[in-house]
Amino acid sequence: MDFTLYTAGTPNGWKISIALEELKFKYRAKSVDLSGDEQKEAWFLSLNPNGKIPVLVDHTKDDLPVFESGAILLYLADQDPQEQLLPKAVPERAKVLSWLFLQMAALGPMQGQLNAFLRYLPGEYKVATERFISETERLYTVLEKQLENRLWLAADRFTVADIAFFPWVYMHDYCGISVAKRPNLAAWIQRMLDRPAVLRGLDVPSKNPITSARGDPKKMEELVELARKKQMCSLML
Ligand SMILES: N[C@@H](CCC(=O)N[C@@H](CS)C(=O)NCC(=O)O)C(=O)O
Repeated sequence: MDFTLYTAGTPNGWKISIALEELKFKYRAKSVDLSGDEQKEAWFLSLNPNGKIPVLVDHTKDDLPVFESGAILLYLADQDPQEQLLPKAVPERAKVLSWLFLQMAALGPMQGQLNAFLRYLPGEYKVATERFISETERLYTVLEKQLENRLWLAADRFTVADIAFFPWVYMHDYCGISVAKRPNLAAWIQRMLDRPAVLRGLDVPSKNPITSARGDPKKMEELVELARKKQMCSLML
């Protein structure tokens, strides 16, 4: 295994560093400067025509570039003969894929838009903001219910579905969402944080900004202000 991960300190990037750390695959992380629009430069577009991180390049397959975090998670999971993150057998595989696709199609885009409207354009688009709040809250309730009497989201073990949801749920407070009344979700977050590979993945490509601001409203506000100044509205999606 020999990979390069083009990434930045955002949830979709952390999904992939967490998976790589969990699988113990050899990789180097290259930081892409989103605020400088490096992801829209020709060299990057040749890897991902959509101009967004993450991109994984597989050097053992003629430098094959893989983009879209869900596709990368599947690619990595399928390279692992032990099937640690994604069982090949039906029905387990179908269950994991269902939750993985729910994250990709719903929670990621909804919470990403919520983040942009609530934190970077506050008070400007009330109806849109309310829509993204209610949809994100609804999805958190779906997760809370799913985690009733179970440890992991999609199977009786940790899978790519947990990895896909975690970085977004991890930054819930940055997006104004609370897990205080969601005990199953809070316990799942702690289970995820108990995994050393998850902690390592969250600190790629550099120390996690949410971790250091957590629990300190002033620091969190400073982080939002910095993101706003850099016009990062579209960056955290
Ligand atoms: N659906 C894509 C979303 C990727 C995405 O939105 N990446 C953001 C950072 S998390 C990005 O690169 N934003 C820069 C831009 O939009 O120019 C995935 O899951 O990989």
